[in-house]
Amino acid sequence: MRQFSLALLRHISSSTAPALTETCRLHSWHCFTASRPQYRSIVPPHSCQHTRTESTAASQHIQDLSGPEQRLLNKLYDGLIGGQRASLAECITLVETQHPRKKELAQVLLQRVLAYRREQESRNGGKPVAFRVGLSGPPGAGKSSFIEVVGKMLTGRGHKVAVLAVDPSSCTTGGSLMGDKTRMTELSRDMNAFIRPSPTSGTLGGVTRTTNEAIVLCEGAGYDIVLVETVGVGQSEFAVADMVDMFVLLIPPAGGDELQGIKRGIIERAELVVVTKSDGDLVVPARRIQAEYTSALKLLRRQSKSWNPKVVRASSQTFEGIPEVWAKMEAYREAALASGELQGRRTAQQKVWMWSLIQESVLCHFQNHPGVREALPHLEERVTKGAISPGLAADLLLRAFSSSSSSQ
Ligand SMILES: Nc1nc2c(ncn2[C@@H]2O[C@H](COP(=O)(O)OP(=O)(O)O)[C@@H](O)[C@H]2O)c(=O)[nH]1
Ligand SMILES: [Mg+2]
Repeated sequence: MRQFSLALLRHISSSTAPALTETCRLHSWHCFTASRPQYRSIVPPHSCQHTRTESTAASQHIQDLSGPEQRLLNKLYDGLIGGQRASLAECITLVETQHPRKKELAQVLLQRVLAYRREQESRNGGKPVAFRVGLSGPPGAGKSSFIEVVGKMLTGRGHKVAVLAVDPSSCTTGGSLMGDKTRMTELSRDMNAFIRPSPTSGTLGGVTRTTNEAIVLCEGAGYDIVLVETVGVGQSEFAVADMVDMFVLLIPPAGGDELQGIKRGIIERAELVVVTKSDGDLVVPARRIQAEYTSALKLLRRQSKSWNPKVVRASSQTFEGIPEVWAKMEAYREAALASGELQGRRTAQQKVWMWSLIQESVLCHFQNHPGVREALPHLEERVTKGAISPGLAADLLLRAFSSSSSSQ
């Protein structure tokens, strides 16, 4: 797949080179800051060589951003860094947009927020300032209720908590967003919390991109804990596992059927498994599930040298076990920071993120290519009828893509 993407990418970048260069110039945050020299000081010193070249190129293209665009971005950036929730919401709306020009503006904004965050991290001894936690589990497991009580506990301790809900199923059904809102009533009223559902349209790739970018924006706005909730449906939980420092799986004390949907692969990714609803009559089944998962985890390959995955029980209704669950999460963070694994994980995630962006846009180019669009219905029909193999159809489509692209 990666080779496939690379071949396509080379192709696209040669045929669309001028457009890409234009975008790159625009993405350089220097063109954005040129009108506001005071922000220049936030350029990290080690990036001088590279940024000087970018800066020279960018300064010749300041006109790329119109006056109103610069003013809009400055207003959004100032509001965001000032911790205003309304500005954060507006910034996330900007990164979620499908509008091509606004998409470019969003990247300029993100570059600048990333530079600001890098500066904060270097002041923090190179350590990440915020803690990103992914929470996944089957629908109805109690994720939103758990986030509500943990979120309230954390804001009570002086943290600023952002909650991002990723639910690709909501793209078609309207999903669980209504449920989430009623489940997090207190947290949504808390001035130190920010709750944002994922956009209600788009592909998983698109949702992945905007969630990654929303995390960066939340951190820029001063949220030191970012919780990403996702349902254990499709591939969304794997995508979320690739964007957080810690991945937590929540499972209800339910029978086999309800737990069938939990994928083995995702259990392997979990640093912590929380058996939810451990209250009243459910304490006994919750203990049983805890024991089952504890032995199951022992059989799985260890992912980290500094941490052994754990299985704990908690109840959002009685609050029992909630402070202990958070203590485990903090212990994980400490261990992963001390061993350097957390920093390593974030570095690796940058690459995963870049590749998912490439795959998404290369696929989009491919599907919108005139040659491909012309040949696709016929070839798809022949594949479904068994007249030709999927491999041959793919080859023919790729050939249609490359021949008419190179003649353009
Ligand atoms: N008994 C009990 N029920 C809970 C608990 N947490 C959530 N629930 C119930 O489980 C259902 C699903 O909860 P929700 O948080 O929306 O689950 P999500 O779909 O995973 O976000 C709701 O009816 C909740 O009231 C708990 O700690 N104990
Ligand atoms: Mg929910």
